Amino acid sequence: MTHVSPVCATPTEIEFELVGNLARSRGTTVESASPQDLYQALALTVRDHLVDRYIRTTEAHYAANPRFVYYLSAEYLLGRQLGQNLLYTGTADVARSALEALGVDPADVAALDIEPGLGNGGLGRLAACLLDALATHDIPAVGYGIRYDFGIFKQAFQEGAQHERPDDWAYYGNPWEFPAPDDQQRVGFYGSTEPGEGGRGTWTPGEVVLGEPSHMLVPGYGTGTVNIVRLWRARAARESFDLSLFSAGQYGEAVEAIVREEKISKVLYPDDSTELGRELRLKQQYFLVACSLRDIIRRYRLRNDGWDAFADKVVIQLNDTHPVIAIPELMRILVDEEGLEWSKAWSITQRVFAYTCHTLLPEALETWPVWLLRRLLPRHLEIIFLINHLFLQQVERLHPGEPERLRLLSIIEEGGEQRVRMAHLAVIGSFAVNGVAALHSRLLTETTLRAFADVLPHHFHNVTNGISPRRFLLVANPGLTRLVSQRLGGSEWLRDLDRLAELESAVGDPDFRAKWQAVKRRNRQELAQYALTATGVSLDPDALCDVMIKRFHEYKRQVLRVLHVIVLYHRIKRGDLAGVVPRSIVFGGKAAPGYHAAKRVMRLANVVAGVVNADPDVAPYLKVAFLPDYNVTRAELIIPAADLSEQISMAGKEASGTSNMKLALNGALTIGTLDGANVEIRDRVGAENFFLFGLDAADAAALRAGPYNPRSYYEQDYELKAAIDAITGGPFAFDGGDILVGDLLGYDEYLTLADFRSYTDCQDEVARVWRDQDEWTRRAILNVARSGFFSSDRTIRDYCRDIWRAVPVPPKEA
Ligand code: 26Q
Repeated sequence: MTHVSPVCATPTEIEFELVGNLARSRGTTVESASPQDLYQALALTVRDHLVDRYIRTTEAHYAANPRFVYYLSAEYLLGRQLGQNLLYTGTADVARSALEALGVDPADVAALDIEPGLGNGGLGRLAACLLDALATHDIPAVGYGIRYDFGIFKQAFQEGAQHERPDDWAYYGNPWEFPAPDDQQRVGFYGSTEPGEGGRGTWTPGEVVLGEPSHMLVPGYGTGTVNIVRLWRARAARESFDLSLFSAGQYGEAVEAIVREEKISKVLYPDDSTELGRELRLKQQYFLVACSLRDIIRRYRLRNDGWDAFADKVVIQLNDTHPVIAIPELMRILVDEEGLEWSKAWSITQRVFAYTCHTLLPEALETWPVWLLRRLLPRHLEIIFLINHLFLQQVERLHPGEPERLRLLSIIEEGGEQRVRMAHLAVIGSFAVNGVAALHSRLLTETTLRAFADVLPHHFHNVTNGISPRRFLLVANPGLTRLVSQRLGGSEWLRDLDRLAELESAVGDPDFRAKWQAVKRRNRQELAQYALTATGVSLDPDALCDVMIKRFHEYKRQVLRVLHVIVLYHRIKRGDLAGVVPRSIVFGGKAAPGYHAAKRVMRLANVVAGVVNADPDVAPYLKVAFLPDYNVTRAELIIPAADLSEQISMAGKEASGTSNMKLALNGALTIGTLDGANVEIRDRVGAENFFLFGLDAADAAALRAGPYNPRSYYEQDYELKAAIDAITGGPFAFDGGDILVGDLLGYDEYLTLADFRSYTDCQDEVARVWRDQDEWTRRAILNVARSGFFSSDRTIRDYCRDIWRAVPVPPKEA
C-alpha cells in the first residue's frame, strides 16, 4: 500500500482555483458571490484535487485487469462530502485560510454542504463505510445504486408526532456528481415471452426505460486510490414520446408515459414491512440490477473476451435481498442473449454472486407475489421457476422422499398466494452467504436459514460489520483524533485501527485522562449548543450524555429507554436521589411513516421530554433532547459527545447494529443486551467495561415460546407500575398512550417488561461508576483502545480473504 502524503496546495493556490471556479462555473466574482456560489465553487475546487487520483486509479485498473468487487445496494448513506474530501486531500487547512483571506466564514460554506440521504439506516451507512475501506485499501471496486431524486424523508415533530417532508437533497445541484450520459442502459419491463430450446426463451418487453448513470468519487484515505459509486437515474426513452398524441395537441396525455417511467428513481422507499408488495419498489430493484449488470459486462469487455474469465474477474456482492433479481437477470443475459448452455450459465452465475443478509426477523425477509413478477418480469419468473425446479431435484436426489424439506427450501412459498422468497433465491444463486455479526451468522444457520445450512453448509460465513474510522473519528471527532494522534505519533492509525491498542498504556496517565475528559466535555458543549438551537432544550455539558440513536423499531425497544427515564423522573420528584446522576438523554431516529406502533413510542419520548424539561425540580438532574431528523450529519455531532451508548434490543433480534461500534470508538461505554455485535464488543472491551443486562437470545426465545405474562412484571415491580400508570392516566398521557400500554401489558412482543428490572438496576450501576470520573474515563479509554476490530478496514479484509478473493491494486504515485 502506498501512503500518499496529502498536503499538495497552498492557500494562495486554493484561493486562485476557487476564484477561477467561481468565474467559470458560477459566472460570478467573490464580491457578488452568494453563499451557494461559494459552496459550489469550493466543492469543485476540492473535487479537482480528487480527479487526478481517480484518473490514475482507472489507469492502474486498466493495466492490471484485476478482479473487481461490485457492490450492489439499493441504499447508500454517504454523508456530507465537503469535510471528508478536504481532509482526504489534505486541503482542509489551506481552504480555511483561503476562505478567510476572501472574507468568507468557512462555517457558513460548510453548512451548505448537502447530505445525499439515499438510504434508511444501518444497511445504507454500512455500504458507505465498506466503500470507504475498499478505496483506502486499494481494492478495485465499484458501488452501484439508485440516484433517488428524493432521499429519506426529513423528519419534524408536531406536538411530539413525527411529520415527514420530502428530501430534495440535490435541489441546488450536486457538485460531487459526474454525469455519464454516454453509458446509458435500456431496461425492459412487462411484455411477453416465447419459449425456446434448452431452457432458453425470448422476452419482448412492453416498456423500455433508460438508466442514466452518474458517479460520485470515493476516495481512499492515505492512498492514491479513488473509486466510484455509480448511481442510476431513470429517463424516458425517446419512443415514449407519443408523437400521435403530441401532434393532436394532447400534450398532457403525451407526457404521461414519460412521467411514469421517470418515476422509477424518484423516491427512496422508507423501510416499511406493511408497505411491501408495491410494484414501483420491484421496478426500482430491477432497474438497479439491469443497469448495473450491463455496466459490469461492458467494463469486463474492455479487457476480456468471451465468458470463461467472467467469474474470475467479477464478484458481485448483494446487499440484502434488494438486488437479488440480479441472479435471474444474469441467467437471462447468458442463456437468452448470449446463447450459453443453461448449466454453463448457472455455473458462472453461482460463482459470481455473494449475498449478505442483514436480518433475523422472518417477517423482514422479502417476498414478492408470483402474479406481480409474472406481469412485470415474465421471463425472470420463468427462470426463477426453472432454477427452483433444478435445485429441488438436486435436493430430492440427496434426500429422497422428504417433501417437508423441499417445502422449506423452495424459492416459492405455497399456501395461499404463491410468493417468491428472495432470500432463498439469493442463497441458491450465490457461492457465499454471510451474516453481519458472529451471533447473527450463527442464528441464521440455526433458525432463519436453517434448512439451507443443512444442504449447503459451506455457503455460510460470518463477516462482522465495521465502521469507517475516517468518517466517525477523523471527520466527526477532530478533538479525539488529535489526542490519539499525539499519543500514537502521527495519523497512520486511522488506516490501521488495531494500533489503538497502544492507548492501553495511557489509561494510567492522569494527564492523558484529563485531556480525554476535556475533549469529551468540549464535544458535549458543541452538542448542547446544537440541541439548544434545534429544540430549545438546554443540556448541561457536565452531565452524563446518554445516547440512543437508531431507527425506531419495536425490537430495538426505545420504549424501554423511555420507561427508565420516567423512573428517574419519579425518583427525582420524590427526592430519592441515591442512584441519580445528572444526565442528558439524547434520542435520534426516524420511524417508517406507516409504522404506527413505532410512532407511538416516538410520541411518548417527546411527551416525556416536554414534561421533564419543563419541570424545574428535575432540571439539575435530567434533560431529554429528541433531536429531529437524525442523519449522518447529525450522527457526526452526537456520537463524539456520547458517554453512554444504549444498545438495548431484545436479544436475538438485532443483526449487528453499527451505532454500537461508532459510539464505542468515540469513547462511550455500552449498556446493552447480548445481541448483534454487542456480544463481540463486550468480548473485546472486557466484561468489566460493559454494562450488561437482560435475557440472552436463548432465554428470550424460550420465554417467548412459553406462556408469557407481561402483566405479572407490572404488578410486582412498583417502579415499573408507576411508570406505566403515568402513561395511561398521569403526566405522560397522550393520544395513543392507551394503545401503547395495552400492547405492553397484553403481548409485549419484545419482552420489554421482562427486561425492565435488569435494565433499571444496570442503569443504577452506570450512575455509580459515573460518579467516579477517573474510573469512568479509564473504562472509556479501554473501550477505544480495544475496539480497533470494528474498523470497516477489518471488515473489508475479511470479505477479501473469505469471500471475494480480491487483492489491492495501488495506483502509481503522482
Ligand atoms: C424492503 C422492502 C421495501 C422497502 C424497504 C425495504 C427495506 C429497506 C431497508 C428493508 C430493510 C432495510 C434496511 C435494513 C437495515 O438497515 N438493517 C440493518 O443493517 C445493519 C447493517 O448490517 C445492521 O447493523 C442492523 O442490525 C440491521 O437492522
